[in-house]
Parts: sequence; C-alpha cells; structure tokens
Amino acid sequence: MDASCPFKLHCDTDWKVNGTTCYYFSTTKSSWDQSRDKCKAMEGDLVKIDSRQEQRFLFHEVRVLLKETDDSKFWIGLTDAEIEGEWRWVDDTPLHQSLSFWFESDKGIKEPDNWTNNHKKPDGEDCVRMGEIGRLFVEKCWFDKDCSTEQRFICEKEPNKSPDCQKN
Ligand SMILES: [Ca+2]
Ligand SMILES: [Ca+2]
Repeated sequence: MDASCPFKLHCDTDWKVNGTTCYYFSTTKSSWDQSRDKCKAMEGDLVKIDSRQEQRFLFHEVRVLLKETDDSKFWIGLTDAEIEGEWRWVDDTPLHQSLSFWFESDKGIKEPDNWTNNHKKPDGEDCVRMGEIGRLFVEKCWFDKDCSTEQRFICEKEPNKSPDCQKN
C-alpha cells in the first residue's frame, strides 16, 4: 500500500468514538458472561478502563443513557471470579488502585462488598457494573454484583481503518 496514503479511523454504526477507541452501549440485558460473548461476537470485548479520562467519558455517556431509559447499570470488563478480591480486567491485567472507581457513600456503603445476602448467595459478587444509585450520579460509580444478573453492558474495540487516498 502507498505509504503516503493516510488511514481514516471510524467506528461501526451504533458505536461511539472516544479518542481512538469505539464503544458500544447495549440496549439489551444479559449476564456478565453472555455480555462478554456478545461483545466478542462484535469483535470487541467488555470495556477495560485504563485512564481517568476514559472513566469520565463512560460516566457521562451512562449518565445520559440512564436518564433516557430510567435503567440501572452497565457491566464492565472487571471480575474477581478467579480469586476473591483480586480484580482483573478481561485482558488479565490487575486493577490498579489509582484507577479504581468503587462507589462509597457517607452512609457506610462501600463497594466492592461481595454481598452474600445472608448466605443466600454464598458465591458473593464477582462482576462489576457501573451506574447510579438512588438517582445519585457520582464518578465513583462501580459496584460488584452477582455475575448471573442481567444488566446492560459496554463493549470496546479498535476503530476500523480504511485508507483515505482521495486526491484533493
Ligand atoms: Ca467477589
Ligand atoms: Ca456489591
């Protein structure tokens, strides 16, 4: 290919661009595993948040979407299903504390809490969703949750590259 020919980056229909990444906010709900499968079927994966800027972008998008739909929360690509308390992203990298956005309130709610509902759910909560709590939107909006519950989800993937060789 002609080296002087630049690439044009673009996202598929229904995907949103932020920087050089494309994001899909689902309109349907599924378990964490099924959500991940759906992202992969679209050649992406559940979102991995690796900057404060990215968290901010997602937070603002989710905030708008939740207002529109009055829905709850979205799965992201973070889990401690392998080893309890060891949070890993879908690409197997560990979660950095400085880039953690767990919800906490002055009323003593602190996530992640691996809630077992008085041992009715002995496995606790191993998957992470982001969103609001009681109509309160804060940037620290991650909650661990039972992976089998059905949530909307956020996928991420690289943009498509097409050569942009049009002559001026
Ligand atoms: Ca857990
Ligand atoms: Ca929780």
